[in-house]
Amino acid sequence: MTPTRFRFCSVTSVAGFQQQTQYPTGLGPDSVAIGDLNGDGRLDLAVANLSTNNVTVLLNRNALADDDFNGDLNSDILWRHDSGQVYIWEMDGLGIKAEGAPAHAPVPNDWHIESTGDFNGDLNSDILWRHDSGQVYIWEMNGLGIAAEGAVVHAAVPNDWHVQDVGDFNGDSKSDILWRNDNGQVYFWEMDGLAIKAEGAPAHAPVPTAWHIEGIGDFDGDLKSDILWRHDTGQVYLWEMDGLQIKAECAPAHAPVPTDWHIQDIGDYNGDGKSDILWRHDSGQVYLWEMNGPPSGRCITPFKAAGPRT
Ligand SMILES: [Ca+2]
Ligand SMILES: [Ca+2]
Ligand SMILES: [Ca+2]
Ligand SMILES: [Ca+2]
Repeated sequence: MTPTRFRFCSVTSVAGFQQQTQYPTGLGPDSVAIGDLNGDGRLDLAVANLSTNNVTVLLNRNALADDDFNGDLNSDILWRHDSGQVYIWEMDGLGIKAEGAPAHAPVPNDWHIESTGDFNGDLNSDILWRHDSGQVYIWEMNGLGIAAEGAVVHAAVPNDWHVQDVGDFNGDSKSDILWRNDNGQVYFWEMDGLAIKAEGAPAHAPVPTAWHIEGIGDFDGDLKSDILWRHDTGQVYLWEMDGLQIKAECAPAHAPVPTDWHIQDIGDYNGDGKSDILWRHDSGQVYLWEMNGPPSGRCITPFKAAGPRT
């Protein structure tokens, strides 16, 4: 199959500046590149060392691959054709191990792929669909095949609600759905396969829309996804989640980050089990915040008034 008429439609999260973190490189580090260097679907860093004529590689050690439909820890690629047809490449590094369309008719184009996540906890990524009517639908995947599918047992969700992201907010190894309303309100669906196990808004006022959810990661290493916010002014803010509740919230101990710096990725670059924040400047400069949630002191509360609580 030639995928030239397909659109790449896999959804990946894009997911506080602490004091500068030094990473050992060779002599005379001259330039930095970002890319998936080991084929695990996660962005890594490579530093070219001018003096020693070698390259230092910092691997992103997030535990689970994104878009892994066959559970082999290698990220796969999800395609969709203009006709609505879905197609999957099961990847193995740079190679395609297997490819094919699920045994399913083309999906009408009023259905959109919103995200992927493992909603039933079988380690295979599943596909989250949404209809123009607001209806939500899930394909539980097993490699190239659909193991189960169905509408989530819930009325159609009004279109002023948007699927913001997918993460495991309650730590049961099943992906949950993070919603946001045009008015700023945040809402969670804790999923169990095709069913909603629990749902609700955190005990928090709607967050003003000048605050944007940049992505999710586990910044404190409790295996529950947390939410990374950024304000139009550049201020960064964290919600550390425990199911439907915010167990802690704070701004990292850092001034607002100028808006010519963009959050490029969220991933565990130092392998300590806590997600870190990879920044990139308009100039191309790359910068890393190695995160450490409370109580270790990197994320402090005096900036709370600047945060999204209203
Ligand atoms: Ca895979
Ligand atoms: Ca699954
Ligand atoms: Ca969950
Ligand atoms: Ca966490």
